[in-house]
Amino acid sequence: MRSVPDCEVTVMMLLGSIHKPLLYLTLSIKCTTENIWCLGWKYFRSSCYYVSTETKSWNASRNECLKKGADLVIVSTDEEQEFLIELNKSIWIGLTDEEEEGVWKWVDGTTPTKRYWRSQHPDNAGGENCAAVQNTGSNLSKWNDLPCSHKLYGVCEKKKPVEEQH
Ligand SMILES: [Ca+2]
Ligand SMILES: [Ca+2]
Repeated sequence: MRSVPDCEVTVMMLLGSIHKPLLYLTLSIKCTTENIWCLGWKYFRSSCYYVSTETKSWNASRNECLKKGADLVIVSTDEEQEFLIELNKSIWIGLTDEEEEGVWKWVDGTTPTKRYWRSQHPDNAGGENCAAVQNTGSNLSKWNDLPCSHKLYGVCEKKKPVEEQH
């Protein structure tokens, strides 16, 4: 896993003499246009991820992602699910059945092809319409439906932009 995009960081420092103190500090970060869109986020398999620093409700977490030009994470592969588990936090993912009870949809309107529910979930216990990855148990099945007002960390996902046509 690469946690940072390919950027070249150069720091140059030049100190002058005691009689003539000089300090030049040059910091340059060169990124190719291929990876600058991911700068400061975690890069993993053509997507970029941001883990919130504060716990928030599902809606507030989603809004934070939208403001950043992203959305709550959509889990489409085992590797991505594993990546989220490795964050070792209880996190909101972009999955909800708020619109119709029992009909789970990703934030982009699609139906999950892969599902990683913990056994006996989703159980809608007391009205639970938002999905989280909760790091308990030993396998990939770590989704739990929770009340959307619960405060958890949010993980935003940004897809690699499609190459511009020339
Ligand atoms: Ca529900
Ligand atoms: Ca549940």
